[in-house]
Order: sequence, then structure tokens, then C-alpha cells
Amino acid sequence: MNWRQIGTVTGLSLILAAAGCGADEEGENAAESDEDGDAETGYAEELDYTITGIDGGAGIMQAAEQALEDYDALDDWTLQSSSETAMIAEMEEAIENEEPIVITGWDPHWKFVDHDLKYLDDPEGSFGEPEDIDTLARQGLQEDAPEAYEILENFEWTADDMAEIMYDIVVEGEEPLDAGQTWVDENEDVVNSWTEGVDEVDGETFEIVHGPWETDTSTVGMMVHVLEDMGYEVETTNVEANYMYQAIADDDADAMLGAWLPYTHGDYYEDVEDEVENLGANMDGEAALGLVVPEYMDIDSIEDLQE
Ligand code: PBE
Repeated sequence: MNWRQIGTVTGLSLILAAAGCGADEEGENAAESDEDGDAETGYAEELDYTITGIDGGAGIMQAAEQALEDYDALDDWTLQSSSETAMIAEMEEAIENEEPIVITGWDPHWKFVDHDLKYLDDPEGSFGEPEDIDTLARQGLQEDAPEAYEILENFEWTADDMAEIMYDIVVEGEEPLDAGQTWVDENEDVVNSWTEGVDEVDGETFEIVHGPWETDTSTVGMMVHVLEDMGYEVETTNVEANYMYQAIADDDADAMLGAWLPYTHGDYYEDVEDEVENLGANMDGEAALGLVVPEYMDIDSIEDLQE
């Protein structure tokens, strides 16, 4: 179990979130555009031509590297890797001081609830389109654990559902398993729609592999309870993105719940596509990536990052 590690990460995020600015409005205001045509904002120099990213294995980092290639405006820029927690810390420090910052951002994420942020337009499409989050199983799972297989096949929820758990973890400081339990208790009908007609089992082990982001920890924090209530003994392992896919392909784990496809994890998926089983979307078209900045920055597009 790697929950202790996750607990540390979210604990830190909580402190940072509490220290951050509490702006409440939504972070999206795409309609605005000032027509001065003159993009000399000075942000590039102020930011030392640096985009603040997360762990190097994340698909969004590959998309950001792609953007560095696709945009002339980003010719002199570099992408700095760190972790979700460290990136959010830098973002919150910048917001506190009303300084510019460019981060790799994604939905669903609690940061849009607590901060006034916007995606930069991406006319080259480096970050893809809104996509699904799929559930993947190892081959043979249907035969070995038909009950879990059926539940995971039925598993389907929304970005709002996930955000409730993420918010309890990051902003309320709850452990993922506690936040997941609350969601399960409050959404009995939804959970029943996944487990209806499925037989209970007797303490069989089930292993879920997941990545180091709050989207994954919140999902897993919920699904652990759903499966344990059906009689499974669930183990979870937190790994780098590429290893999630390898673990399923190699039968080292039974399932993963955070396959962002077809764009974000497209390369990882392609490598193992024939050795895993895709159980379909658990979240439909609500996942998205991009470069994200505080609303107070006077730019709207990646192309405006020129100088
Ligand atoms: N994320 C969250 C992950 C997938 C889930 C967008 C940071 C990534 O691989 O980029």
C-alpha cells in the first residue's frame, strides 16, 4: 500500500492550498481578447522562458514538449519538471504575489475551483481535444475475477463526482480513502448501478495500479471501497505513468482506472494495446490538458508567450 506516500503529498497540498488566494469565480473566460495586436507583455523574460510542469512521465509533459516544437513563440522556452504538488506550490506562490506563471494544467482538477485560472488557446492543437478516461484490465481478468471485471466494466462517473473527492482530499485535508468512503456513502445509487446483480466474493486479492496525480488517487480511494464491499481485498500501487501500462500488460496488476485516451497516454497505450483489455470510458469526454495561467495575465493564447 502506498497511501502513506499519497497522504504526504496531499497533506502538503492542503497547507499550500490554505495559504493560497481564495478567489472563487470560475477560471474560464475565453471570450475576452484585447485587440492591441502587440504582444510585448514581458512575461517570457520575467518567467525566464520557463513553463512549470509535473513529473516527467506524465503524458501532459509530452504534450508540452510537443507544444515547444509546434509554436515559434515557444522557441526559447523550456519545460521544467517537478511534481503536481511542487507545481501547485509554485502556482500558489505566484498568485499570492500576482506574478506571472505558466503551468501544465488539466481537468478535472480542484485548482480551477480554488483559483482564477484560464487555459491559453492552443491553435496548433498540441494538447489534443477533450478526451476520455478509460479503465484498463489485464488480459484474462474476466475469467479470473468475473465479478470485479463486471463492476469495472460498469464503472462510469463524471468530472463533478471526481472533483468532490479531490476537493475533500486537497482542500479539506482528508485521506484519499476517507474521501472515497464519503463519496461512496453519499452516492449509493450510482455505486449500486455498477454492482447490481454481481455476486460477492470471499477475500480474493485485487490489485490496482495508478499514477501519482490526484485524479488517480481520488478515483482509487473510491474504488477500493466499492470492491472491498463486494468482498475483495484490494491492494494499490502508485507508479510512474509508463509503468502503469506495463504493469497491466505484464499481469503485475489487475486493472488501472486512469487511462487518459486517445491523446495524453496515447504513446504508452499504443505500446501495450494488444496485451491489455480496454473496458471503455469511466469518464466521458471531460478530461482535458493545456497550458494554464492566472486570469490576471494579459494573454489569451500560447502564441502570446513570444516575448
Ligand atoms: N495528468 C492527470 C496525467 C493523467 C492524469 C493529466 C497529469 C498525465 O499523464 O499527464
